[in-house]
Amino acid sequence: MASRKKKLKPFKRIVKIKARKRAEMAEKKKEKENVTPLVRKYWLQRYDLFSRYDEGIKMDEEGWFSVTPEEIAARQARWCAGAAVVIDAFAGVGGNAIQFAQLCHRVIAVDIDPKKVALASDNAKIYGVEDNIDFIVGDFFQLAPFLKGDVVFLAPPWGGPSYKAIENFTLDLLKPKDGHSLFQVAQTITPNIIMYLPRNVDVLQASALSWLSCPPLDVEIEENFVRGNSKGITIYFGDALFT
Ligand code: MGP
Ligand code: SAH
Repeated sequence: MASRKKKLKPFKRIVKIKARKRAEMAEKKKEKENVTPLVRKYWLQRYDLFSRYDEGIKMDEEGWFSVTPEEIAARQARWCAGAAVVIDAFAGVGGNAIQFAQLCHRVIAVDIDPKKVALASDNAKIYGVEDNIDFIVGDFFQLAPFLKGDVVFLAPPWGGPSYKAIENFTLDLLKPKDGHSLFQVAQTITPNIIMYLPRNVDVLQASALSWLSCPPLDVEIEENFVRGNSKGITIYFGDALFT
């Protein structure tokens, strides 16, 4: 038995060295891509987030857990295909802005974090849509009075990945301001508003935002899935039809 083990040793060692090298290389790749333990599970879903991920998509930690998966962002963009100007009020690393830019004429992408805007701009180049997007670093609430657009898209922070521990996610939990105030600000720009909200959101409360308008806005609610897993809820307000 002992002699059999000895015979296999050199081969085993080569296999072990190769496996260790592969593991080291994978670790280095993850480090380069800001894959902290918190974002590891999102990194595993990277091609659902950006199908062109391997062409040089860049993310930061918040970007990893907040970006709208590409298939969902594309669906949200189809609702307002042909619009002249879409305002992405919380643009992050560009998941939504890139998809709007593929189907609409212009996108105004706002984010308060200059690092996000730089990442979104680089990511838009990978999809070849950077010329259709105006990037603005700023606070949407302060910029809103100066913005004009046909559609406002709202995917604000939900308070981090721990949002899902809440049973009934009410609009006051959205950041940096509650959903009611956010919707009212968006309404000063256009009645065509899309909100991307947590899957545990209080849907009745969120859809009742339509009553802030007189007559009430049309409302469409959809649950968004990727590979059969629920990711979020999109509520479309207004009757955007541009094509
Ligand atoms: P998740 O629930 O954290 O991930 O986010 P997952 O893989 O569905 O988790 P699991 O624990 O159920 O396996 C799901 C999706 O919600 C993400 O892909 C983002 O699109 C979106 N999302 C998550 N967060 C924390 C935010 C956020 O703060 N803001 C916005 N706009 N979207 C978010
Ligand atoms: N839909 C985006 C993700 C949005 S995450 C995507 O697909 O990539 C929410 C973003 O809101 C974060 O990037 C955060 O920096 C930004 N944000 C937070 N407060 C803001 C404010 N007051 N004005 C504009 N952006 C803000």
